[in-house]
Formats: sequence, C-alpha cells, structure tokens
Amino acid sequence: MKVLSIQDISCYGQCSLTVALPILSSYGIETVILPSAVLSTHTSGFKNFTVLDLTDEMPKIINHWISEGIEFDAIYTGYIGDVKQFEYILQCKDKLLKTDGLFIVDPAMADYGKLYPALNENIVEGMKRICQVADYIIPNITEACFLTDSVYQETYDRNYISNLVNKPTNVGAKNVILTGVGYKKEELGAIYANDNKVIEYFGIKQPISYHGTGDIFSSLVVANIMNKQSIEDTLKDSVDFIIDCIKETSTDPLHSYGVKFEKILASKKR
Ligand code: PXL
Repeated sequence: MKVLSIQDISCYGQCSLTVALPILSSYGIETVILPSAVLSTHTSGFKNFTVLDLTDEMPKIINHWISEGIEFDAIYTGYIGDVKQFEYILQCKDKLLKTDGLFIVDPAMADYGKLYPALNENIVEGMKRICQVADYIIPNITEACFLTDSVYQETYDRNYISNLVNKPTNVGAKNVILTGVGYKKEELGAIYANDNKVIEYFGIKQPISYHGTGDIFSSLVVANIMNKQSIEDTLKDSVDFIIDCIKETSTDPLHSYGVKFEKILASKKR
C-alpha cells in the first residue's frame, strides 16, 4: 500500500507533511511525499517565515516517477501555496494513481471564517477544481464555505451544515467529511456525507483549540480509509485522537503552535 501526499514541509510547527508522514507510517502505510514548498514555520501565528517554493521541481519529480512506472493506491493533498500546483496535482491523479486508487483532498486553506495569511482567491478556485474530482474531501466549516460560496456562520443549525456537506457532492466530490462541527456547545466532531447517507460522530469539545489539528485529523482519516475501516470507526478514531492531543498539549502553556500528537500516536494499540 503506497500513498502519495502532496503538501508543504513546514519545518517547525507540527502540520502538513511533518504530521502526515509519521501518522500514515504508524498505521502501516508507505508514505511517499511530493513537497510543494519548504517553509521555516507554518504561516499562522509566526511572522517573517521563509518560503522556498518547489513548484518548478514538481513536474520533474512527477515525470521521473512516470518513467519509472511508479503508481499509488491513494493521493492525499493538503496545503497548497501556488496556484500552478493544481495542474500538477491533476497530472498526478491522471498518471500516477492506480485505476481504483483514491484521490483525497484536504482543502487546507482557511479557518475561523478567513483564508490563511499567504493565500488568495486563486487558491480557492484551484481547490474547487481538485475537490470536484475527489473521492473524499475533508474541509472544515470555513473551507466548505469557500468551496460552496456560502456565508460563514459561527452559529448554525442542521440545515446550514447539510448544505455545506451536500453541495460538494452535487459538483462531483463523492464523499465529504466536514470537520469541527458541533450542534451543542459542549460537543465537537465530524460529519460524513455522500449522496445517500450521513454519519455523525461527536466528542467532548475542549476549551482551547490549536493550529494543525486539521492536518492531523485528515491524516488519520486517510490512514483509516486505506486500512478499510468503516466510516463510523474512522470518525471515532480521528475525533477521539484529536481530543486526546488537545488534552495532552493544554497542560503545557508554552506549546501553542501545534499539538503534541506524538505520545498519543505511540500509545495507540493496533
Ligand atoms: O495546517 C495547515 C497549514 C499547512 N501548511 C502551512 C500553513 C498551514 C496553515 O496555516 O501555513 C504552510
């Protein structure tokens, strides 16, 4: 089983490839990376971060893999900082994904109603393109709003959420897992929807939130799906894991840029 993950390397900050790699590997999945950029840190909460854009390197790497006959059981994409990269991602899907392989998109681009600092509307359009041809998309509420041109609301009802999960399936995304949803103030979880069913799982909402939990959540979802877990078990494993990470991190006031997921990952019995 081989999964290709396409996202940046934020050297410091516990997100994107530095969480996808250990999580997928620990679930027994060979993880191949196509780094889209190397940043000194992630872009939320750090100033003066450095960026080495790798857009021009991507087609060279892809062409080499094509010439080697390399193929993947899934392609999993995350944060993308340059709009030209969406074309390369689609090329990977066409040329490097097995016929029955899964194309899984975390449209990691926004939170709390806003795009991440280094991104713009062109990235939203690119994310829409790849989400339309995805087997699974894993947006948070803000990202689902950008994808569906909906107005972001902090408080909402089932009708609002049902629009956010159903609209992407109308334009092609086969399965949607919406993260960071809770209908009561003490609950937070995720909602799965495809054309004919909806599955919800909620845990106990923690009083604090951290950067990077979306990337960890998506990596867990990919790992579970590739290991043929049911959607019910996938949602439970992923939501409970994030809650454990938040609890572990909140005891350390100096650790605010991401979550301490390592001990939780290491303590999991599989
Ligand atoms: O966690 C998403 C993410 C990934 N990579 C980079 C980011 C962010 C969110 O801000 O800045 C570089």
